[in-house]
Amino acid sequence: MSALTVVANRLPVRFDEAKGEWEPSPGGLVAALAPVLRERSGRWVGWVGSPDRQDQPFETDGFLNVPVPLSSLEVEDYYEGFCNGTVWPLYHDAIRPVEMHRHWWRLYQEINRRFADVAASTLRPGESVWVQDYQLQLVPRMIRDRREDVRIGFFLHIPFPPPEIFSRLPWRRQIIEGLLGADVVAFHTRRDVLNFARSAREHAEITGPAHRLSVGDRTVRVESVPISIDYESYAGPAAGPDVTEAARRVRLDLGDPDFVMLGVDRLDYTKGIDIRLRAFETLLERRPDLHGRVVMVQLAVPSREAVGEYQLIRDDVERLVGRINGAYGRTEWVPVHYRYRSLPREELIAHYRAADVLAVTPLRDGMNLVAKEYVACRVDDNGALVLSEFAGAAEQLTAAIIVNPYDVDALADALGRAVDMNAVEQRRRMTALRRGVRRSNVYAWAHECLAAIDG
Ligand code: ADQ
Repeated sequence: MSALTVVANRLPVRFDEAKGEWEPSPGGLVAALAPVLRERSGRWVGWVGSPDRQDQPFETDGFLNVPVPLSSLEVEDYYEGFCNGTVWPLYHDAIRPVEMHRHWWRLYQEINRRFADVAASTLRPGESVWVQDYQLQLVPRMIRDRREDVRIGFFLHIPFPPPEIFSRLPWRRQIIEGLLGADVVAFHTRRDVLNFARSAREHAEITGPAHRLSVGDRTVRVESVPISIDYESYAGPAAGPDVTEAARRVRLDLGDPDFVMLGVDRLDYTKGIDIRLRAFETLLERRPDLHGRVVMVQLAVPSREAVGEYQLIRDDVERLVGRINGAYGRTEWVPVHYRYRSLPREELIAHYRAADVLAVTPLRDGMNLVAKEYVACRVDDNGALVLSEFAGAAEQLTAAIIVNPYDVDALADALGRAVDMNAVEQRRRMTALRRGVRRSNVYAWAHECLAAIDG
């Protein structure tokens, strides 16, 4: 098996300034790739997550971390600017204003070049290199220009937008050419594949069907390979006595309501948290019988707090929580419980087990792992999942209650249906959902992507 290098914006570890040591950044991607990297004398090229540091390559977990340095100013223009002020909103259907600045683009090119240079200089002949996500879309081409002797893959973790939206980007041709530098370009869904192929046809000289694009004398495979979770690492603990007890305590602490609804998201405007809260408010308006009996728990991880739109969505969400609790709350019943922080994993799993209903209602989402984590944790095959039709996960999790997340009334109906769902229907749907997630876990995802890249 050939050697493997992963190139991603972030390394799988971050430097804990207080402790003065490297700490693992947990997550599905790292869990899936660490064993493969160990097996294939692998390397991971990425930024350490703190600006203005100069670190030498170092080993953790049996593979080599190769740091790419970024200054504070570069983080502002490349990461907060072009990545999260231009690409992120554009690729999520432009649901927020897309800011475009030529100096952000200049920095995006410069930093992509730096990642490509670091990667290209360490690659061994015949090696496979796997570039991750929207921060590094120019890297495949840049590596190919320097190294003809390696296999290159790219995976986009966010949606690829329809051509009408993508073509607004002044630098659309360079992005398409950047991606077409790979041998394999992979996305979560078939929709992304088709969107990409249509834009590629518009902005580059290519022929052939969507899954096999001919670029000069090369063929680029374009695949949909939906990411997933490490199923057992959720289902295992969820079935244990500690989590069962913790889940019971969560419900007691909420005032022992009849129904617990849950939302778990990075606090991002793409996740539809504000409309979901308005739908919950509408449900309370329509259903006095639920007063005192249902609570909504919203767990929100702080995210990109330096970006203006993220401050606005936080204000909106917090105002709505206050409005609903002000209008409906009573001394013994708080309708919305809101936490603005990241929870330790065991606590998160306890919340998944405590919740009768999980509402995942993004306005657009590449995949959405929260939906899959909830399903994995429902070890009793009960509970109901309300899922946006605009999450990549909806292509697979068809046994969920699928809903248009923009439609407050439909969303309120869906929450009501979830609360009223009888045990037989819950079991029927949840069994199907769990079977699907168990089978196509994150290891299967990594394996399928790497098999395509290795060729
Ligand atoms: P994200 O947009 O971050 O990922 P998602 O896939 O839902 O979205 O992953 C979020 C992760 O954060 C989950 O693992 C979840 O458990 C965790 N999390 C959320 N709230 C938490 C809290 N309060 N405490 C602790 N943990 C919390 C991007 C794309 C997605 C795509 C993934 C993977 O936007 O569409 O699914 O990458 O490709």
